[in-house]
Amino acid sequence: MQFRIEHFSEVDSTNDVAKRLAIEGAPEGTVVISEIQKKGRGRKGREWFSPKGGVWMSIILRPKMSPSQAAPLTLIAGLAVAKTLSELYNLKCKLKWPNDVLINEKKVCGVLTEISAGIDRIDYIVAGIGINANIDIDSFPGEFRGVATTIKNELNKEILRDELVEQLLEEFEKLYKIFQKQGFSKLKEEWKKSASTIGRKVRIITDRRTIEGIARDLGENGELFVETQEGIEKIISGDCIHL
Ligand code: BTX
Repeated sequence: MQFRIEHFSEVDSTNDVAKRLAIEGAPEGTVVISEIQKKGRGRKGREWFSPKGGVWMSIILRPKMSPSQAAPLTLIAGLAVAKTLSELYNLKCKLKWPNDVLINEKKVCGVLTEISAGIDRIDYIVAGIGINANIDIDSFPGEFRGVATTIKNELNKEILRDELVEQLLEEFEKLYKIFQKQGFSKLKEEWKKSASTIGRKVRIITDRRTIEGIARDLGENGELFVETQEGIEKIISGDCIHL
């Protein structure tokens, strides 16, 4: 994949810029990076704190697969971040289903994947990745401080963000190629090895209901299998709270 980086000093959300570029025809591999996001988004309209010093980026993808097969891309982006932070800084990250990368149970990165598709064809996917890189933990608003960490906070020093982006794109591309050629099954095992969710007691909140149980496994499309008192439930999307 040929990456082409579009660099901005300030945008509302890199996902929104990437979506606009995708609609205008930007090819796969276009990457939008901004120093600051004024309206960085998490899932379900939640706020993502995005000050200067972080890595706020969105990758445009146009995989030739059906929309229902693309769900693991969120997990794959998280896995790529975890591998990169381990390779570059020896940071031990854990993956929380579906979209967080944690260090000691605190979020160092979140992934927001958005898709535009017809019934059986993907038009584009925007994989938004937010990494708390060179940010002081004290600068986080009070309500987020307890759930977040930053690379600077973990290493007690600042890192080279260009090097992080370069290595992350390389890592992501490797995993993306495997996913396109062989599907998710091999990567699923790798994700599970770094997972903090599997084997844990969890509460899952979906649009329709809340369930509690033990997270047992991942499905072929990145779904979470949760063992509840009623039996095994397959969760396609939702918020996951580790209990
Ligand atoms: P999420 O909905 O799983 O998590 C959002 C929650 O995470 C917030 O409600 C808050 O509790 C907490 N939070 C907010 N900001 C931070 C932060 N900087 N670090 C740690 N925790 C935080 C996660 O959604 C998906 C985030 C994706 C962000 C990227 S950045 C590039 C791209 N553009 C964009 O607008 N979003 C994505």
